[in-house]
Amino acid sequence: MAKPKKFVNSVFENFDSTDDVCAECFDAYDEDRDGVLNYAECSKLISDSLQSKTYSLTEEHKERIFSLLDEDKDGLICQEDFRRCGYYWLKQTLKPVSAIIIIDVQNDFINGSLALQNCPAGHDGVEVVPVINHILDTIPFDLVVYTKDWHPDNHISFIENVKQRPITTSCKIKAEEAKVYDTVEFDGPPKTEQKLWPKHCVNGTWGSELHPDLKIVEGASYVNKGCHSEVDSYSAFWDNNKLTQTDLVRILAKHKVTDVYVCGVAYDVCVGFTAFHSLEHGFRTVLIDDACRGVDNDAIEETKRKLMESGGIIVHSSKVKAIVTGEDRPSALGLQTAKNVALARELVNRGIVK
Ligand code: VGL
Ligand code: ZN
Repeated sequence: MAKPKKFVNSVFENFDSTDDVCAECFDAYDEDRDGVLNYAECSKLISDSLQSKTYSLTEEHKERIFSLLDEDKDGLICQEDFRRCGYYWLKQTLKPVSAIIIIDVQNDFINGSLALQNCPAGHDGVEVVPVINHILDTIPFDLVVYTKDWHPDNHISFIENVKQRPITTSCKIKAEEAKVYDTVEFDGPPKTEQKLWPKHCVNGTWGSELHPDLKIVEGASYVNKGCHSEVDSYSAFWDNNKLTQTDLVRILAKHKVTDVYVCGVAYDVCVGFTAFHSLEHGFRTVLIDDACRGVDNDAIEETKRKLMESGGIIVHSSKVKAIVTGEDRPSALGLQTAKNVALARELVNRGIVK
């Protein structure tokens, strides 16, 4: 039987059980029929799987993916390896489960007390709204999550409250002279560094509501953050001291999410922190560049640089649909998947998870 050109593209449509997918796929790529996939054979499988019009797949990418999947490092993937690791790599690559996290598109950041227009970069936060609405109208995400910055009135980040807590004696800035955007260190305990912002997103106020023009999808999930008075929370996963977690991981896990797309405001603050923590949790992470606005241009550039360095990708919204549907499969995501598979295998081998 003649082998279809890119066999992997149909493998999950044509075969139902994991065993069938593995067996058929393995056979199709085991060209010399010796019962194992060598680098050349596996490299063909990887190339066929990571097709992308936008992102090139280098030999180095393929080598790194191969080596992560080749558990015993003998340069060969046997059927058992393929069932244990290759299958999961293939499944996540071809059939990702995608969530979009829409960060803090709230009145205060758009035309309220912390309007981005008044911040150093002078961005207009409202510009994210039509971009995000178009994304929600046209792209079939498996899950939509809206986050809200949700502070009590006595929150530690408000410049108005700077005299409510003692500042450490070693901190150069004293309460009397502290200005917006300064970073001070409060005594705590625990000692807490805090950038000072104008009072914003006080829970239940107009400023804390999502912008009225933002599309709200039925069945979406919501996550509030920064709810505790003594610690800020830029990330939608963790507070800034990594002491408490929101519900976000649990929600993503419940939906078996593999890929997290982030957008909203502020690029260099809550969007960036959320994207980094998403990577740390092992989600393939995509930041939608034109669906974000930020506070400070240098900090935005730094966020982009670090995120790409850590394995995340940054794309224009026009590229997102093809990635979500699996038509476009960027190499960086394929590599992230291989890392996840290797990590999962290590945790199983060490008896940390079953
Ligand atoms: C944010 C500053 C203070 C954000 C929240 O949502 O990016 N920025 N609190
Ligand atoms: Zn805040």
